[in-house]
Amino acid sequence: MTGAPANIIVGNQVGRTYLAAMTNELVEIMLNCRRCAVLTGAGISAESGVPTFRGKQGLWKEFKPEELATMSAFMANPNIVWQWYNWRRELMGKVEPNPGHQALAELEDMFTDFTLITQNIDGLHRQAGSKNILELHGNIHRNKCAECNQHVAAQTDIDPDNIPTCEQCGGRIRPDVVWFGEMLDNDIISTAFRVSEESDVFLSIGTSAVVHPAASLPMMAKRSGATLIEINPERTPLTELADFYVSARSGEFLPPLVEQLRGRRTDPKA
Ligand code: BV8
Ligand code: ZN
Repeated sequence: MTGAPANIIVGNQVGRTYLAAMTNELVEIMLNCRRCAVLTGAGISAESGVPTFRGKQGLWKEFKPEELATMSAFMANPNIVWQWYNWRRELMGKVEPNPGHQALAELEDMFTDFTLITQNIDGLHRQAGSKNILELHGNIHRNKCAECNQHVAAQTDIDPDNIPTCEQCGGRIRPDVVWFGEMLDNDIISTAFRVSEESDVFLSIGTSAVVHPAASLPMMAKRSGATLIEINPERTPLTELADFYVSARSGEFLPPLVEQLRGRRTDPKA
């Protein structure tokens, strides 16, 4: 098959038996690399009960992105947009990090140079203990002014019928997330580009790899010589590019991987 990933690991077993299926090569690479970058998408939070965007039960199923996650939607229907975010905020307030989030937090401690780049706005990576996080698309638990971008304290529930306004300029308060057609924070995306290009190993986990510029990060890493590992039960546009494609849920694959590295991984001598 043209362009098939070098190694396909099928994660249809869990726990120890699963590790046997994992090529030692991947583990060896993880043991000996220096700079690790990880990109996560909605899939890593799926096992916490957060609906993904484009999956079968996806968020977009009931709604259309252009109707909700855009500035024009907010200007036209701020009430509906806030209803949607309040519903998501309430849902995300009730869920916990899952073993996939926790494994990434432990993996970070095994590296001097580790960056977690997430498209997710649910805050679950920080809750799981990850520290060096780049939130590409913002954070649903933060608010800002739609006019002057002034951050305001996140009120847990915004009344969609009485949306608060900014004390500085009177603009409406909106969720501090990046909508379609909006630029990402320049410092955040420039850092994400840099760490992706500098990485020795790049893990793309739980993303359909269709939203840009996030989707370009794994390709930049691969082009710069990194080993690209994709973890996703479904194939994506990235799969053919990956050196390892792990067809498994992140909560199923990451804990045994980290267990395999625990106590054995050290940064290679400079
Ligand atoms: C921008 C925040 C500059 C809000 C979101 C270049 C090429 C093509 C298009 C564009 C381009 N440049 C710009 C665009 C337009 C657009 C875009 O990419 N559109 C796509 C849809 C074609 N991009 C933008 O507008 C970006 N801005 O580029 O600014 C600019 C400005 C103007 C004009 C030009 C350029 C801004 C994008 C940010 C949008 N905001 N979210 C909110 O959440 O409400 S995007 C949204 O999608 C989320 O952030 C989400 O994280 C993200 C990506 O989705 P995924 O995370 O991948 O989730 P998905 O459901 O798709 O997939 C889940 C995967 O998990 C699946 O593959 C599934 O199999 C897997 N999975 C399921 N369970 C598990 C699992 N994996 C592992 N374990 C499991 N258990
Ligand atoms: Zn303002």
